[in-house]
Amino acid sequence: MDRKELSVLSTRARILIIDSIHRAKSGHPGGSLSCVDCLTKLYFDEMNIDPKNPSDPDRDRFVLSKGHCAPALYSVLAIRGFFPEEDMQLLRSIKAHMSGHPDMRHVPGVDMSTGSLGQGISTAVGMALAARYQGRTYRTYSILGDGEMEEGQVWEAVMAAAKWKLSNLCAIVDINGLQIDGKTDDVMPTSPLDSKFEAFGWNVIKADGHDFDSLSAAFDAAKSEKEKPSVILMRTTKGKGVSFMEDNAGWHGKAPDDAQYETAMNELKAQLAGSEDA
Ligand SMILES: Cc1ncc(C[n+]2csc(CCOP(=O)(O)OP(=O)(O)O)c2C)c(N)n1
Ligand SMILES: [Mg+2]
Repeated sequence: MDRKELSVLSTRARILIIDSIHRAKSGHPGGSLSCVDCLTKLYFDEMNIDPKNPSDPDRDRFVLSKGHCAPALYSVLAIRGFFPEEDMQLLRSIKAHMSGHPDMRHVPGVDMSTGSLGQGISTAVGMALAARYQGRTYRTYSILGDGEMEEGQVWEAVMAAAKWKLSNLCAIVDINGLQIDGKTDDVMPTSPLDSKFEAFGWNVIKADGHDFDSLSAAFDAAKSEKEKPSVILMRTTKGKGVSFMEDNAGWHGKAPDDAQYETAMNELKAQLAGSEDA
């Protein structure tokens, strides 16, 4: 799929993210907008999945370790055809199944329930190990946040993946530089992530998380690694696509009011028209 088609799809997903969070009056727009290009690339161009057969034992697996960004995952799953786009209107409704964090029991296409930072990557390691034991060729992908890298459990998982040489595992760190209440470098610096992962025995790849060609090259590099687990250190902008949300920690976990919603939707619709004409 070319970058223009992917860009149309990810802008449609951004519209669903903002619309559903505004309707719910709560949720996490910033980190959803930073990882949605990567999710679009994964679900439309990279992973072996079939929306008509979401529990195929040979499908590639995905774990959103930074589970608060469920609106991004749900939007991409809906556009990919796992469930109707209208279901996005039920995000965080107490009467419905679309919880604010990914729910594998109720939302088709979700492989793992997540939300407690640090746990998702551990389950992804388990899935990759299970493939090895079962003789299956599926790959496992997992997106983590840069703030999430402060969780000790992440590094236990990273250590275990290297022990078992899980080259069928690809972790992606969404490096948007911000966490819940400020800059990751101020709250608890995690850099240098490249040499830390290398020291833990991983294959380290770098990418621009808003450039589909860069993401393509990164996923290809991960697939060609046959000895070690791979990590893509993905540079992104938190809030990408909505001018007033970009690079602003205040939009980590807050819904836009009606006027802000209007502005955001106008910007995204203009981007959609631009990428459709391009
Ligand atoms: C174990 C745990 N502690 C705290 C939280 C609350 N929390 C939700 S998101 C977040 C910040 C995450 O920052 P980051 O990983 O950088 O995510 P992103 O910037 O991509 O939104 C925190 C502390 C949580 N979900 N789980
Ligand atoms: Mg972050």
